Amino acid sequence: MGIHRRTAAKMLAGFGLSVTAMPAFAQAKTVEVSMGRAKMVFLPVAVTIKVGDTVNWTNPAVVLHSVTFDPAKATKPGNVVLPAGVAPFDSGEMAQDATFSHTFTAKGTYKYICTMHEAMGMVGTVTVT
Ligand SMILES: [Cu+2]
Repeated sequence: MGIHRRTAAKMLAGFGLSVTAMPAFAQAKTVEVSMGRAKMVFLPVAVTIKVGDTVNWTNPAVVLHSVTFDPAKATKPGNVVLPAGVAPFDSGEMAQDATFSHTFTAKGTYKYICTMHEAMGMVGTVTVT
């Protein structure tokens, strides 16, 4: 088995890859964000992740919520902000127990809203480093 491992390492080295670099790809993680049941908020309201990580939103509430990263759908300019060059995206209406996930591939600060409760302060932040 040790021989196979050494052989594999040698083969990877031949491709210009180091074995120690491999786990970097496996470290992409998923962060969970819940959506208000009693209070109209995202929990946690702000998350910080790395490029390649995913955020998964779940709506445990009976009320509809949304995860909206689309500046055109914000009532108040500035409540939705995307890094330059990032295309808008939107979960649409999420009923109870619905989930929505997005993998972030560009660094920057993202501000997003629930379109149904923006006026009640349902605004969240994702920081990608
Ligand atoms: Cu909402």
